[in-house]
Amino acid sequence: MESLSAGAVKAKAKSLGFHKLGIAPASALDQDVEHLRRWLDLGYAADMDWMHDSRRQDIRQVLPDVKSVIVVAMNYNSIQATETHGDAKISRYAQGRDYHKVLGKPLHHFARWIDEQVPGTTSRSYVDTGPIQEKAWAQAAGIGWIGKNACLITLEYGSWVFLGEVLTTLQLTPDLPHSNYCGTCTRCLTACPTQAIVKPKIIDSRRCLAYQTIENRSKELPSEIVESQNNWVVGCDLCQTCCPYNQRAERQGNFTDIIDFEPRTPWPDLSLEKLAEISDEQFDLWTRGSAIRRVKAQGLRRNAAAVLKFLHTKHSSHNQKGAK
Ligand code: B12
Ligand code: SF4
Ligand code: SF4
Repeated sequence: MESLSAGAVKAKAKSLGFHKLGIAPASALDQDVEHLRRWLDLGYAADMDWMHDSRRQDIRQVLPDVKSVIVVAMNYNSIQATETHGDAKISRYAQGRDYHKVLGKPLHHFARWIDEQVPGTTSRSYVDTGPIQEKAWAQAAGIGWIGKNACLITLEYGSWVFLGEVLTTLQLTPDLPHSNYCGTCTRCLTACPTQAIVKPKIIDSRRCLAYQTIENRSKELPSEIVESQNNWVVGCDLCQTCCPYNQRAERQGNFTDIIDFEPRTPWPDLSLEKLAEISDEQFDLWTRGSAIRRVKAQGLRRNAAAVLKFLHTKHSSHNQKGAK
């Protein structure tokens, strides 16, 4: 029996700084697990073994007796965001304070608040910190839709939103799932430099610059990736900057009001040369509280060195051709 209104839950989320909130019934994805299984079977998760955790396919394994999934979204697009830092490109999600920290604390507080309002309730919060299909839940909760670029897009902020959830044993009145507004647009499919969007909504991580620059732990990046790296050293935003919904959000001035998401110094004026030689100590100092920490010092050096080596080889072969 619901003893806390969906309206009260939404008002509380707003007071905690979240820009959007939606509620899905815990059964919402029961028919949807096949897509994730197929994605895993096709090898699209690359070596992200944690994606195979069986709980990801059944929310009740995460919280038995869960009745509702509350999804929140926070706009992170700063008016000061710029992809280029010196000649190195860092994607927008990584430019401010680590989103796990920014969303994590208020979301934890939110879950505790729900449990206090309705004694006997159990609620747990996650920000990419558990085996939860966050985008699929966000779509089911009416926050936005999963676009052809495989990102969750909101009408107000485009896809520049981070997602978080509270799983609760409390029954709440759910919202309707969001409709898809991609229509006939295919801009992101064309914009992806590595054809990582193998079909609308489906990413082959092995081909994705975001996976390769952030998650891949091997010593060298694959050569076909380096050819298309185009100075990206942390993530990639190309399938998002081309999206008309992101462009519209910017035209409408829908930038974040969260100070923590403003780009941090010293990132604005870094060069590939500096990054290719960044020491472990310097990396540690510069990435405190930043999501870039996940890349690790060795990964950042590898990513920057790969671009430099590629540019150098291209330049030399161009010069050789010119001399003939
Ligand atoms: C693994 C992962 C990645 C992987 C794989 C990306 C991917 N799209 O799956 C890699 C490392 C490549 C990656 C990259 C990025 N990531 Co990431 N990532 C995740 C993570 C941990 C899991 C995503 C997942 O479950 N993928 C598996 C696929 C199968 O699931 P899915 O895409 O949701 O697909 C569902 C539907 O599309 C549907 N479906 C699939 N196929 C089909 C076909 C049909 C016909 C139908 C009807 C339905 C359907 O079913 C699927 C399952 O329900 C989430 C956090 C989380 N816990 O959810 C963050 C998350 C998705 N990432 C995030 C971010 C910010 C990024 C980057 C933008 C970072 C960057 N700038 O470099 C890029 C974006 C790349 C892209 N275009 O997707 C944010 C996205 C926010 C948003 N607005 O969407 C998340 C939600 C983290 C967060 N808490 O905010 N990421
Ligand atoms: S993040 Fe970059 S490489 Fe990955 S799908 Fe988007 S455009 Fe392609
Ligand atoms: S670029 Fe077009 S097709 Fe791609 S996600 Fe945006 S609206 Fe959808």
